[in-house]
Amino acid sequence: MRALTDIDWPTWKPKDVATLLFVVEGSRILLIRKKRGLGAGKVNGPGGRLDPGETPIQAAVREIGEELCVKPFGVEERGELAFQFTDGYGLFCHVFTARGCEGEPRETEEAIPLWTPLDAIPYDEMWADDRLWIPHMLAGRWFAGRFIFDADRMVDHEIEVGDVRAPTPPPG
Ligand code: 6U4
Repeated sequence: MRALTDIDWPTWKPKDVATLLFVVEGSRILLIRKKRGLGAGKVNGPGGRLDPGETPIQAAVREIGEELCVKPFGVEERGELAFQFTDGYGLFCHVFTARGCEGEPRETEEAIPLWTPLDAIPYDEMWADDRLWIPHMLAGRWFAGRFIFDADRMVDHEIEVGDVRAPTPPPG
C-alpha cells in the first residue's frame, strides 16, 4: 500500500496504540531527543506505547515520567494520528498537551530533554508529519491525521482540523 486510498479506514486496526505529550509552558515546549525505539535519533515529544490495561492519558503521564522524570499537570487530549507503514505496521497515537510539569526534566536511558522556544521547533530533525499538525496543536485546535510512511519517508497524508473533537471514536 502506498496511498491513503489503499486502506479501508473504517475497519483499519493499528498494531499498537501510543501517546505523545507536549508540555507547553509560556513560550517554550518540552521536546526530547529520542535515544531508542521507533524514531531513535529524532526529536519528538515524550511518549510511547500503552501497557496492557492502561488508558491513553495514564500511558502519556507514565511515559514522560520514565523518559524525563517529571510529572505533568493540566493534561488535555488535543488530537489523534494514524500511521500506516508500508511494511504492514500500524500505530495509532493520542496527542496530549500539558500546562506544565513538576520537577526538572532529566536525561534518562530513553531520552534527552530539550526545552525549545516555540518559534524554533526543529522540524527538520523530527518526523515529517510533525510540521503539519504541531502548529494546529499550538493554536489550540483539535486535529486528526492519517499518514502513510515508507520507513521514515511520508508518502501520503491528510489532516482534519476543527475547534472541537470529531465525534468518531478512535480505533484500537
Ligand atoms: P520502548 O522502546 O519499547 O519503550 P515505546 O516507548 O513503547 O518503546 P516507541 O517509542 O518505540 O514506543 O514508539 C512509539 C512512539 O513513537 C510514540 O510516542 C509515537 C512516536 N511516533 C511514531 N511515529 C511517529 C510519527 N510519524 N510522528 C510522531 N511520532 C511518532 O510525531
